[in-house]
Amino acid sequence: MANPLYDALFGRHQGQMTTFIQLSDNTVTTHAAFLELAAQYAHVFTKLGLEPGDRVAVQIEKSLQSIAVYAACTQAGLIFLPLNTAYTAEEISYFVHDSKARIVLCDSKNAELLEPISIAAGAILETMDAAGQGSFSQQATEMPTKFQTVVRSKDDLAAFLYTSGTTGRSKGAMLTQENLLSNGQVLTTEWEFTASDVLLHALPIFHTHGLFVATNIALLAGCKILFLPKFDLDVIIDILPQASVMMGVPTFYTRLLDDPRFTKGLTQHMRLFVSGSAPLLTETHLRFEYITGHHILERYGMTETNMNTSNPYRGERRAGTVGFPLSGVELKITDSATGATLPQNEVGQIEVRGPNVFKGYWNMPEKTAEELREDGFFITGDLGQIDADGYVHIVGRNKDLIISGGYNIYPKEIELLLDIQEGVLESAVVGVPHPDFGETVIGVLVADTGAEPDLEAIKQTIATSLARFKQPQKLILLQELPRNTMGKVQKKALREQFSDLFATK
Ligand code: MCA
Ligand code: AMP
Repeated sequence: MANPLYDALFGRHQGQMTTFIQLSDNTVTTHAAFLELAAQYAHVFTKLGLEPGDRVAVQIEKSLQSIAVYAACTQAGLIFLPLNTAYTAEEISYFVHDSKARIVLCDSKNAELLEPISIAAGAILETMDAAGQGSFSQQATEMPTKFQTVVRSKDDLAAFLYTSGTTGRSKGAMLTQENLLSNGQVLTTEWEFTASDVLLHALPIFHTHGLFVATNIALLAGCKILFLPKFDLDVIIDILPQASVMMGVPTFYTRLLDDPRFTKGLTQHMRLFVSGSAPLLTETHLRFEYITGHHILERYGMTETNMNTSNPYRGERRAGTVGFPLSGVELKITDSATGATLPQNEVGQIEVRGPNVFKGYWNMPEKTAEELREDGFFITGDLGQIDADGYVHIVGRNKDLIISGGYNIYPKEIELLLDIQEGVLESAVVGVPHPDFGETVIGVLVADTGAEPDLEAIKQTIATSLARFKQPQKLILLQELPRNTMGKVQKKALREQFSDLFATK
């Protein structure tokens, strides 16, 4: 094939008058019309001088047009680099410089802020707003609606997704065509997607879940997407009767369960509910079953690996587990000290290998070597065990990570910022239970001798550097941080001490 990812996701729908996307105002776009728009975008990229392998940094609102940018990158052999719309200019600056992006496509409202960053990084700046309008789209209107697809092989890079690290420096995970395609195909098959499905899509599309799981599967199956800009409870309840499948993070499901309109009647016609990105509590799984009769299908993945495991579509979906390794994916539990494979039921680090596993971190060979073994196994940083029936259980994390509403937050990045604030000697950032987001961020500070740090001023200062979802919901001053005999901060003790902070809604 000329371009395996483009051909499988997009090219095969050429000229098809089937519905691809239905927006909340009920306007529909056919596969054919969508591909014409994507072709026009691919022409704009080429006219701007971009060449295959160039990075395209994109921070725009979720829209039909933003998916067309993804399709255009695939067709033109460019590397798609989507960025969370919540990121601050400071965060964007790092990604643009680090990736050496050739172009920054941003919302018109952020253009003024991002222009100096783009200039400094030697990138072109173009705009596209939530309605799909802007300097980029303007140029597209003049372009032909057909584009000669750039030849690519399955090992060529298709996307960079940045994921934070324990050192506080974000790493660009390099994903190949094969990574995305093999995973999309296996999920389409195992979850029995067909062209008659209708996918309710309320996830953001700058992460694996909303983009490579939800969107790619719908494209591979050729089914319709009910495309919502974000999770809005009223809209979801309104539109659910039109859907057959929904994908979400656990917060989606807890919010639905708390609404009296969410009943068995409303969900009876549904074929499948999928959850991932964060642990789905057993209690949520059981409550969902009690109210709707549906067993949520929980799966487990990572930016670096796409999806690794899934509960079965047919067979028992076991609460509190993430099911079995997907077809073609090998998973083992190993001793973190020796790397030796552990027997069933023993807890160790989860390692995975397969066509889903990324190529490495962009420009970070040492980091890549630390996490990706020479034999192809990737050390996920998650701790788990495999039970007697083969179900994988995630029991904890070997990495200092907080997951809030499905977003990953690495404490180190926040601690580095807190440590340099006036009057602060040191800090520890931990995740504590939160009824809506699962976990939320708090920052524990120790003052310099004799200093009285102004917590409000600190909050305001760090807000200019950190996306809102990473900012601590609370800053707490302690005399000292709990440490073990080796002097290491005992984060577990802090998590326990403050576990009730957000106990009730
Ligand atoms: C929004 N806020 C948050 C979060 N989202 N705070 C903490 N954690 C969050 N996740 C803050 C906003 O900054 C704002 O703060 C306030 O909450 C309300 O914002 P709003 O946008 O209205 O929030 P929301 O619409 O209620 O969003 C919550 C959400 C959303 C629906 C849970 O965060 C979401 O869609 N999460 C999904 C994330 C996801 O797709 N993750 C996959 C990545 P203030 O009011 O103070 O200004 S992980 C992945 O891809 C791996 C591979 C995998 O396995 O899937
Ligand atoms: P990310 O780095 O954003 O790709 O997030 C990946 C991390 O999310 C994994 O390493 C897990 O810690 C977590 N994760 C994803 N799915 C699940 C799940 N179903 N249960 C528990 N944790 C999950």
